[in-house]
Amino acid sequence: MDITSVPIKPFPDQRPGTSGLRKKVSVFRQPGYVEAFVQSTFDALPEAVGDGVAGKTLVLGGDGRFFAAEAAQTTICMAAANGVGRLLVGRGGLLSTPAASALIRKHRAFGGIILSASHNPGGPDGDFGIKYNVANGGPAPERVTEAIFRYSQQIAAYRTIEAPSLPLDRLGIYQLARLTVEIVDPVADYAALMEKIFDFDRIRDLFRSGFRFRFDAMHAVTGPYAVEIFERRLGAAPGTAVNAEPLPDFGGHHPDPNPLHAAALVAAMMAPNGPDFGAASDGDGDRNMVVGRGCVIGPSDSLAILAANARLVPWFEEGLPGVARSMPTSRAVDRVAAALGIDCYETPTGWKYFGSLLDAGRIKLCGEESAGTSSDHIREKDGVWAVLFWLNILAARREPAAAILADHWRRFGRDFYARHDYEVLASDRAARLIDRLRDALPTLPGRRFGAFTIARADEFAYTDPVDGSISAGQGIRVEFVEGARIVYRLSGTGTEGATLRVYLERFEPDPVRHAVAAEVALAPLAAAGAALAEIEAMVGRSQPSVIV
Ligand code: VG1
Ligand code: CO
Repeated sequence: MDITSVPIKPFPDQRPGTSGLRKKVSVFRQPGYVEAFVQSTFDALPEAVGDGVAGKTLVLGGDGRFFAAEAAQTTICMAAANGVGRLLVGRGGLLSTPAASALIRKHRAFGGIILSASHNPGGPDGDFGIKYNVANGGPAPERVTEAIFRYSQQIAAYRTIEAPSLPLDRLGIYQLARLTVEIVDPVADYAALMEKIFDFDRIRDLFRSGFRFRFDAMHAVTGPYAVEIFERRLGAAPGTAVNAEPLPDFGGHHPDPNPLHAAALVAAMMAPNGPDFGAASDGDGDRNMVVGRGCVIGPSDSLAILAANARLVPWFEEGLPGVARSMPTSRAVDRVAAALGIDCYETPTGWKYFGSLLDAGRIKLCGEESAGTSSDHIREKDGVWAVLFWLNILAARREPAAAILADHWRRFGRDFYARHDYEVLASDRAARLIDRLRDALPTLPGRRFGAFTIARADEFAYTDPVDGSISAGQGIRVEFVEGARIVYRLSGTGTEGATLRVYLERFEPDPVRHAVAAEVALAPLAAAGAALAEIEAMVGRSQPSVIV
């Protein structure tokens, strides 16, 4: 098999965003586009992480979305041509993002390539994505993604070999030039890891007692994981996992586990004789939504509840050294950390910023408002893990999820929370909105909007306490005297125009008011947020596209 070097011109738009390179499928389908990004990744590694892929082990998988099969074969040929020693590929090209992270760690691989656009919709008109993970199993940190981008802007050729397509849907071992390709079971190692973390006996008892659970895999990657773990290993009733077959277009749905896109699950949970507990995860299986009977549990509250109940889980028997949340995530977990007397770190949006804190042992639990939570067992957020964490708590406490939530608010107070997304905005207008807010920062303290007075305002910049790296321009924070906060930032995962995210939260200590609906409790703050940023005048929208 001859290695060929194919000349190519740089694509100007290959800068990875919050989580890898994400574009429309039509963009990825341009001749040489995948090749240019994969080659740039390989080329950048010697400089970015001190060593190249030659002779190393890499992991390859993804959420099985449209175009993933082609991209996987392309990547395999390029791995062979670039001297990779061993490639572990999930059967069918499938690996949930957390399972890929677990596999990298278990096999001490050099890194991994994940083919996914996560919660973004799939299909020929949908999105595709490629993400590189490093040896700790986590997303490449910013200095690596920036190096990949730099190399992509100077690329002149990519290396590949001519080889027949490998049958990825069967376990097996193949040799391509000096590369050994192993097609592995995508679920087995991950399921074994989960058994080490949680009290499976106790959860089995819960199901034996008649506890009814519904897990909506949204026709994305977690179906096979859910069937194996919840039904086979834990004894949940057959059919507990619904929409469990991964489909390239996710059945035409948007694989984003929120009340809007997982409406069927929420409806089932609100029915009078609904299941006791419900959950869903996203395209690549790193997000989770949890729903009690009659109540959706917000991701920021969920993180706080996991922190407060961590000792019920064997993995956390000795407690938590510290916790972390992304900046826009509500401060509910900070209250738990304060009560436990442990550190709470505030990081920029995106999982790559938790890696160094986890590696250094400063934290064992972290999460984001966008429905991601995880721990030091891997270096990605983990949907099925979060659901098992809840099941472990429910099995130990034997109270309804709704009661655990209400009890949590009684103890710590409630942080009402919502995110307003304004999607598909003209990019220049959205950028101008943020620029104007930045320019206004010095004048904001003391100004009043409705019932709210600004106490302080800044643009979030983060200095990693472990490696000292600095990430600036991570969102505008506005704090109010009345215990409320608004954050404005632009999405780094969208593929069409710009998305403005406005994150709203308000603390309510009085249990008498905890049952109020979040949209009611936050309406005055939402109005203040729209007025402060002059959203309608700046981007021409009077209402958000989505509220989650
Ligand atoms: C969004 C979320 C962020 C998350 C990222 C990747 O990023 O806000 O919290 O880490 O998606 O999630 P942004 O830049 O669009 O706000 V996933 O499940 O799509 O990998
Ligand atoms: Co995801």
